[in-house]
Amino acid sequence: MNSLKTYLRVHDEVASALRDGVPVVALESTIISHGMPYPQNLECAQRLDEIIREAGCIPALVAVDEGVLHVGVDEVLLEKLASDKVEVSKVSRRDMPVVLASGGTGATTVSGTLIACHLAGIRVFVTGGIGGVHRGADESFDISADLEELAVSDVAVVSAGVKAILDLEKTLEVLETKGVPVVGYGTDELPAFYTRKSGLKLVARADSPEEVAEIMKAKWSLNLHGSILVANPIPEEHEAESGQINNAIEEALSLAYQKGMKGKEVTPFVLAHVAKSTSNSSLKSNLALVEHNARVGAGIAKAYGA
Ligand code: PSU
Ligand code: MN
Repeated sequence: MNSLKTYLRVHDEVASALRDGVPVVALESTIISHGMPYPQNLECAQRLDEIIREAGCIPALVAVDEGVLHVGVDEVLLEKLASDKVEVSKVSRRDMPVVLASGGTGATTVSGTLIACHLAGIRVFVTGGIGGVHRGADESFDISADLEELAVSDVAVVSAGVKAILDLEKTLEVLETKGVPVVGYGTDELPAFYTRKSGLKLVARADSPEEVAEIMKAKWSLNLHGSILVANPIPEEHEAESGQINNAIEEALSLAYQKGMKGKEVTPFVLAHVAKSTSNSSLKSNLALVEHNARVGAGIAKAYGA
């Protein structure tokens, strides 16, 4: 009989950390496979691993390989996920059973990674930016499955806010409906990924890892299931020039529309186009903000304890 054990493999190092109360920080693989080019994506994954270890935590990159959901990956699997020569699918909740059943390999999105965190009992997860309500969603109905998963998984998710390829205001509205607190980390407003500000006020703020940990404890002690979104602004010195980024986003969105892009292709297409048209500058910002999120995430994992 197939059971959870057939499909889930929590790597030894991660399993023992969870058992011994060593803080664990989960990482998603879609940013590696679909969000950045090779070899910068591989270097980024290695850097995140180092940052989390140096902070005294154990990293757990989540991905699907040969029909198994891995929590923690070895070097061979990491190379495969980062390679631009291997077909790696993008796995959200909808895709998970299909990829597992077919023995496929895939990179997990925020939603796919949250499922793994929930199954393994990991409370902190670091990413770049979450998916949300797309601009024009009133017509397209394109709303990321990330929001549904954030509503139910007990995990603190550290992101650099929400990228302006999305409708930030509508995304915040849905997060409110779903009961997901968005906590500005050292800020009163929602960061917009490449830039520190969006002009949208948040109702919660934390200035230390301990303050975030207190919110986590309060939420889950009351069985208020679901995530806490920690919105950590990109460090000032790595901020992108907002005019250039916004032009690139506008252009990418209209190109996606003209090409009739649908479903899970939309976000990777728009991300790749923005990266291409801003050349290396957006990629550099992207790398810097994820590293910063890893530092903050490790701090929160330690403050929360096991
Ligand atoms: N936003 C970003 N960078 C990313 C993603 C979103 O700024 O890499 C990725 C994440 O993996 C996220 C996914 O979970 O895209 C959302 O895809 P969709 O919009 O198809 O739900
Ligand atoms: Mn979508």
